[in-house]
Amino acid sequence: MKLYVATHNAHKVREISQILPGVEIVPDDPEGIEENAPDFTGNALIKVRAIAARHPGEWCMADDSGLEVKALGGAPGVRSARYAGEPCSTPANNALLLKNLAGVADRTANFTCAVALVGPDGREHTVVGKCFGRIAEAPSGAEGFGYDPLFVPDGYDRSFAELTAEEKNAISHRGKALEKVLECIGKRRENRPCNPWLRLFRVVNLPTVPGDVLVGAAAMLAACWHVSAAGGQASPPPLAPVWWAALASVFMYMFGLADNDIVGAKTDKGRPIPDGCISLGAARVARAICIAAVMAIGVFTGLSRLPTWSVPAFLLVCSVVAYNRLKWPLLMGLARGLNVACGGLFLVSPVTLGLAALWVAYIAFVTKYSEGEEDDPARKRRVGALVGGIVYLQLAALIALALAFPHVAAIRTLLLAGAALLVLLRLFKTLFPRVSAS
Ligand code: ITT
Repeated sequence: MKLYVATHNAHKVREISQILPGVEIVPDDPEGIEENAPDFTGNALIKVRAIAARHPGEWCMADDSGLEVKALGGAPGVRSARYAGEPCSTPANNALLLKNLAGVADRTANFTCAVALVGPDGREHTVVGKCFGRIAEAPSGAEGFGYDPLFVPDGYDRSFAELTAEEKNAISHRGKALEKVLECIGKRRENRPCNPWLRLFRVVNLPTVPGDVLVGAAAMLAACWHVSAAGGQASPPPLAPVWWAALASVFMYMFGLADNDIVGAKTDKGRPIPDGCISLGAARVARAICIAAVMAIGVFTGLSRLPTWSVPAFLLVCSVVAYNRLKWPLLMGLARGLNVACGGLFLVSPVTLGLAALWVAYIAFVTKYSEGEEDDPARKRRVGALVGGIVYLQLAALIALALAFPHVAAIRTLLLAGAALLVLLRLFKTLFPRVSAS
């Protein structure tokens, strides 16, 4: 495949060729244009548009990148290439940076790389990659280019210019941005396509959802046993509606994810809709199918006649829709708490409500903590672990209930199903390592 790249920077061309093996990189200098946008993405678009007109029906790309230093309010930023003025001079830029940071203790910085693509159909896509680190007191190393001798990435004690090309490309802003480019052009390194629908529905999170219902159902079974043991009327309820409610909860979650990405279609960079991998229309159809599946399950299995399911299910959908627009973490927590309540099918007990409240608190906390994760890969990883952690919470609740109510065999069945979900979660994480959990 041929990719025209709008740049005059030979170092960039070399790195792009290393990161995209098998892609024929054809540099095309967009000479004479003014890179006057206020941000990297705007400048990348200016550059790519300048060459796309020359190569109709082909893939064209531009990279606008630079260094942002916290103590300098984000400078050099979009002016990285000409920080010390025209004509561009790397030694002068680096010397000025060190001078401006003399005596400054907080040397936190990040490289940002915005890539703009124009596809053969003329559609534009933009992606961004970042690499966090700090500015050294003095330059070191001879590899790379630009500010590389001064930038020490997080987790390393060597500058970019002391790393091999492979080491740099594996963690660099350009490496991360081009990884997303590969998804967009449907061609991944190792030839493993990452289906954008798997990303839209965050497939690695799906096994965490039905377990909420199992927990609510286990609490309900315990309560029914309690009532019958005390001489009340409650007879052991059937398990079939529990499985249906668990399935419906997965579709409700998928509905919420599609709705979330539709609402953020213009802003959520890195998601499949803004990346151009899924059209807005297709995502709307998927959202409609998910909610139709919930209603079909409700109507055809009789769940909709149980207010103990239909009321929390309705409120759950409302909280998800509200969360997607307001972004209040408590609403996200409420949605998962209501998911637990959906399992209380035949008897909503104080234990079910207590567990639902615990879920509200946990998920609200994780959602709050995830704010700003886009710019912080370490936080993003921790959020992924915390989201998966809900399965362990589910298992702990199921084990506790199974131990507390040894006479209720059905709770042990739910515990087995919960353990199967954990296995499924591990399997999905292995099968789809590139699908983000958040
Ligand atoms: P084109 O616009 O022709 O692509 P350029 O060098 O002018 O080339 P930019 O406008 O994107 O590119 O400016 C990027 C500057 O940021 C670049 O000149 C370096 O000083 C710095 N920079 C970007 N990526 C870098 C990297 O990986 N290592 C070191 N410095 C980098």
